[in-house]
Amino acid sequence: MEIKMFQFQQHGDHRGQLVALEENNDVPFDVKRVYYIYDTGKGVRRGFHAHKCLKQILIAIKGECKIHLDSGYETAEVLLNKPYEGLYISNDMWREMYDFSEDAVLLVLASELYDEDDYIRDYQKFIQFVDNKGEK
Ligand code: T46
Repeated sequence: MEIKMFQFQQHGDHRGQLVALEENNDVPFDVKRVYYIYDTGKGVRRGFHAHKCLKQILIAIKGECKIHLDSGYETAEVLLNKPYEGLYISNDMWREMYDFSEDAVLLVLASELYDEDDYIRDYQKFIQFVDNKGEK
């Protein structure tokens, strides 16, 4: 499976680091929404869904967590632990997030506003969705 990781430019000097993200420049879509996940309990696993349309970039701006990706025919595990690294997740990818460190803050840049109807939360429906797109 091809993993799309973005290495963002760090503007560092003697004061520390700064990363700036511009839509359609550093991020390959219009950013319509930003959310972040923090205070995740030990052993918690989140996600368990894919999307019909939504594209996202996940950045562990503090601490670390792992992402399980499933395209319907291949799986991969990605460790996010750098605040200047972003994982691109296309809509048609089943995702689960786990192994959050206590201090983890996972920032997400999203291409669409929140829409519960965009979620595919049933794994068999996800497989059907991928099949229907001829990607399997
Ligand atoms: C995804 C992964 C990486 C909102 O009200 N607005 C929002 O923009 C979001 C993202 C969530 N919510 C509400 C809906 C639920 O009541 O926040 C609650 C937790 O959301 P959810 O259970 O969907 O969270 P995760 O961590 O399972 O999934 C989230 C995103 O929803 C999802 O799109 O790809 O992070």
